[in-house]
Amino acid sequence: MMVLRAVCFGLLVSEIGAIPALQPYASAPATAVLPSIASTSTATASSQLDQLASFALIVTTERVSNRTAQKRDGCTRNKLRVRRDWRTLSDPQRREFIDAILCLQQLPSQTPPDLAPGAKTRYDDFVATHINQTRQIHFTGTFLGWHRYFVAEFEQALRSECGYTGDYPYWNWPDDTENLEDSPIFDGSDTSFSGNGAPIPNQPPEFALTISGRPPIWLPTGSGGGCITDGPFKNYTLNLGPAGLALPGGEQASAPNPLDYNPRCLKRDLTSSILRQFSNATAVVELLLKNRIVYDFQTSMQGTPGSGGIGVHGGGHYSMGGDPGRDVFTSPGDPAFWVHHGMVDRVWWIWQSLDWGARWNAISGTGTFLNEPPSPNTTLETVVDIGFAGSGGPIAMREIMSTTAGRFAMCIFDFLLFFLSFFLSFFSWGDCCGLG
Ligand SMILES: [Cu+2]
Repeated sequence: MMVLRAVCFGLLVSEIGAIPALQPYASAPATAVLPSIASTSTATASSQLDQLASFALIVTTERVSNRTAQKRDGCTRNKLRVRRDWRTLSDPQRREFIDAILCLQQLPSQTPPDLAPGAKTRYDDFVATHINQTRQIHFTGTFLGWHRYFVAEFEQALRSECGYTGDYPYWNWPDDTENLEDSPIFDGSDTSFSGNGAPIPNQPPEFALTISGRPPIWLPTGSGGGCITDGPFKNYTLNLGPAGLALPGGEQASAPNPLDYNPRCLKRDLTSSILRQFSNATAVVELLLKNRIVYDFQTSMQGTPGSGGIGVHGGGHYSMGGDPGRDVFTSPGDPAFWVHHGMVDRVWWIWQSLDWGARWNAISGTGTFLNEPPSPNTTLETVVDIGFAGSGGPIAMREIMSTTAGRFAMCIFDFLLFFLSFFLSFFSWGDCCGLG
C-alpha cells in the first residue's frame, strides 16, 4: 500500500507542477496535500482534477484494503469494478458498450402498458422512469443517490441482459470544451454515440430555461439542431416525451402525456460554448473545492437558482442540445446521457472522498423539486426506486451513498492514467461485489 501511495503521489507531483495553494484534508492519508483553489488556467485545473480523482482512488483503495471495512462492506480489492474515461477505451471496447445499449433498445419493455403506453423497449423503461420521477429526483435530497442507483442499474442491465463485460465509461467534460464535434463521444464515428444533428438554417440563436417562475436563463443554440445522420444510433427511435423540451426561440414543447407513444428521431445541437462555460475544468474543480456541505455541492452542480448558471450537470446536458438533450424529463433518451451521468457520479465520488468520514452519508434537501411544494427532508432512510427500469427494487438512500458499501457495494474505481492502471494490474480484477 505504501508503495502504491508513493507511486500515486509521485505521478501527481510530476503532473501538476505548481498548484496555487495547498491544504490538508482531515480524513485523508497523512501525506496528502491538495489544491484549495481552482486554477483559472485550463491546463492546471485539468491537472488539479486528475489530482483530486487520484486522491479519491487512494482513499477508496485504502478503505477496501482495511480489514474492518472489508468485513463490513463485503467489498474487497480483488472484486473491484472499474469506471473509465471514454477516451481511454479502445475502439472494440467502445463498440462493446455501444452494442450493449443497442441491444437494450431491441429488447421488449417491462413497463406495464397502462403505466407507460409509449415504452416499447427495455431502454425505454429507463426513459419512462426518469420522466415519471423527474420532479422527485432533481433539486431534491435524492438527486445524487438516485442517479447513482439509476446508472448502476443501467450498467447491470447491460451486463445481465445484453452480455456487456467491459468497464462502465464516463465522459470527462473538460476534454471536450473546445470542439464537441471532434469528441470521441460525438464525432459520428462507429465508436461514438452518433454525431451532431443535421444543421437547421436560421435557427433562433438562443433557447430559454425556466425554473419555477424564476427569470429565464437564455443559452445559445448550437451547430446542428436536426436529426442525427450518422453513427450507431442513426436508426434509433426516441419513443417517449417530450415533457418540457426547451425549443430554440424560447418556447417549450410538452406532449399531453409524455409517456404516450411518440416515435421520432434523436436530435442534437452540439453547443461547445455551453460545455466550455459551465463544465470546464476550473468549474469542476471549483465545484469540488468550494462546497463543503452537500446542499451547496448538489445545488451548485445543478445550477443554483437565481445565479444564472446551470452547473456542470446542466452544462453536459444542454451542450448536447436537441431532443431530448434540452428536456430534463426525457434526457435519458439520448444515449450519451449514460456517460454524462457516469461523470456526475464520478464528481460526487471525488467530493465524498475528499472527506469520506464526514461526507459519505451527507444528505440534504427534500423530496420535491426545490421543495415546491414543501415536503419532508430526505434522510438516509428515505426509500427511492427506479420503477421498472432496474431489477433492484426500492432501496433506502443509506444503501446507495457509498461506492464500496451498502447493498450495492459497487466498488467504483477510477483509473485516470494508463500507467497507474498498469501498475495496479497485479490485482485480479473481477466482477465487483455484485448488484443485488
Ligand atoms: Cu436526471
